[in-house]
Amino acid sequence: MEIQLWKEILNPYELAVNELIVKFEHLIHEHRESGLYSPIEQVIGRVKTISSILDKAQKKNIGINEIEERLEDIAGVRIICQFVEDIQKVVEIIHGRTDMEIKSEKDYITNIKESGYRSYHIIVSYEVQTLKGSKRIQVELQIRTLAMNFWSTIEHSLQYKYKRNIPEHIRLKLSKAADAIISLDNEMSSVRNEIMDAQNSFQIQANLVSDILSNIQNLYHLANKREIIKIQDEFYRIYEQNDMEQLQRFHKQLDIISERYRAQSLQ
Ligand code: 0O2
Repeated sequence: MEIQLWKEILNPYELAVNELIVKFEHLIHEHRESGLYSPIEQVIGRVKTISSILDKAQKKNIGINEIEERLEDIAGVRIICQFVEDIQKVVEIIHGRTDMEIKSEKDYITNIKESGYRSYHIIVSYEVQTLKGSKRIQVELQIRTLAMNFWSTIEHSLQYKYKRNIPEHIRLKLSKAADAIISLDNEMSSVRNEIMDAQNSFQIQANLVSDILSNIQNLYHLANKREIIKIQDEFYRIYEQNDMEQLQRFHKQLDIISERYRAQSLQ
């Protein structure tokens, strides 16, 4: 097939990957902005390279004209979570969406692959709009923890290096490492609540400070400079004390002051 034709074929796959990354990243943003813990930590994606598509098609005996239908992972989006428990939350979020239709699911978390590979795969059908009209694209969503991702990235590179024939002694080490990853994920799960609490308070404080600062900034148009400097100094004093309750009280007081100034400016 001509290279130009490949580019045309892969173009909508790139669009699908880019759109899905934006959508899943927006979910992270929405959670954090509302002071909620985000089950998604990070999102990455890629379109398979032409050589990798051809390799896989050859391995699976797929004809060139069947590639788009039968190769389900030309477009791939990886959703990385902090904890194993988050994976199910993400799966539920995907089940609830109307902009992607689930075609199939593989749970390699419960059914660990012989290699030691763990991940939750969902193949979705996703519609993109291009110059030539709309097109349905198959996308493979891989949902896994940071630790699972670490292991599979290393194992994938070794598979590539040894052309899928990893020597036995390395395979053994990878198998041990896979067990260690399971223990690590379990250990992390046992302190999940503490970690989530810590991250949530950090996020809530960050949102609060950002609100306070934009409130003070708005006051520059309404209040006199002396009062603003007084408010600012008070904010720095409270901020240094690292006391969340005091910061929340200050935020409320500032809201009242800002409201008073806004009302005055309308008179
Ligand atoms: P790449 O380079 O990541 O795109 P199968 O016929 O079952 O072997 P299939 O039908 O593609 O493979 O489905 P499967 O098993 O769900 O694998 C899809 C993708 O999952 C793979 O794509 C890998 O990305 C990942 N994966 C599956 N098994 C393993 C594994 O043992 N180790 C690692 N590191 N990744 C795995 P590709 O095309 O193989 O690779």
